[in-house]
Amino acid sequence: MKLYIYQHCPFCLRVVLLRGLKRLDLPVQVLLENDVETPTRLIGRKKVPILQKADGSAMPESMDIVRYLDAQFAPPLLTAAERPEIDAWSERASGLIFRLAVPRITRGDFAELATPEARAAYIEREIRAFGDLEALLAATPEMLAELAPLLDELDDLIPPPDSALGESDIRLFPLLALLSIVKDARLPPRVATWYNTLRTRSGLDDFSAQAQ
Ligand SMILES: N[C@@H](CCC(=O)N[C@@H](CS)C(=O)NCC(=O)O)C(=O)O
Repeated sequence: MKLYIYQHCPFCLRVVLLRGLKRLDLPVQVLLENDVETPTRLIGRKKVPILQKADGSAMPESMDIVRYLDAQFAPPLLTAAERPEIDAWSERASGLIFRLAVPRITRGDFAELATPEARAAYIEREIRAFGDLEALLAATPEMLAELAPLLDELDDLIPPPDSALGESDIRLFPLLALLSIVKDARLPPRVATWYNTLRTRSGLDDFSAQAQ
């Protein structure tokens, strides 16, 4: 089996998190952002993550891959019930977190942006999605002010760090990992403890070393 990802991709981070938490011996290949051929050959479109299974078939969609890997490699890890309040928070906060993280990712050190052509392709894709990236960067203080009360709400919702994990946790973690590239973003105490516990347990590097 092999997992194809972009390092910055929050959907890929869901699978990378599960892989780390379960200590799966699953090779990872980072595709270049301008590599259209590989994902299209595997799943008919340019989207990651993709899991290439042992029989050669390819599976798209992060949560399908997460469920497949969790079922395939016993014991199952994601045993907690869904947490609708956490999922609702993730839905509500994700747009703002993407707008904070994306302009920084375009300047960042990521394997999928290793060539000028790959970085140009990524910047073009994100301008199509988010418009003027410089304007987004300039709006950082306002966006952080909007995020602070949301994070405080999350602090009241977050489960204890030693609780059983479920799919809601797998969806939440990558959003907080994306925030690690935003220099002035601060997690409130319980969220920080939850995040750092999962980060340590999974052995994942986040983007704090290149926070801007
Ligand atoms: N619903 C998909 C979303 C995956 C997705 O949007 N991946 C983005 C990277 S974050 C992608 O591959 N985009 C490539 C493109 O649009 O060119 C999942 O959960 O796996």
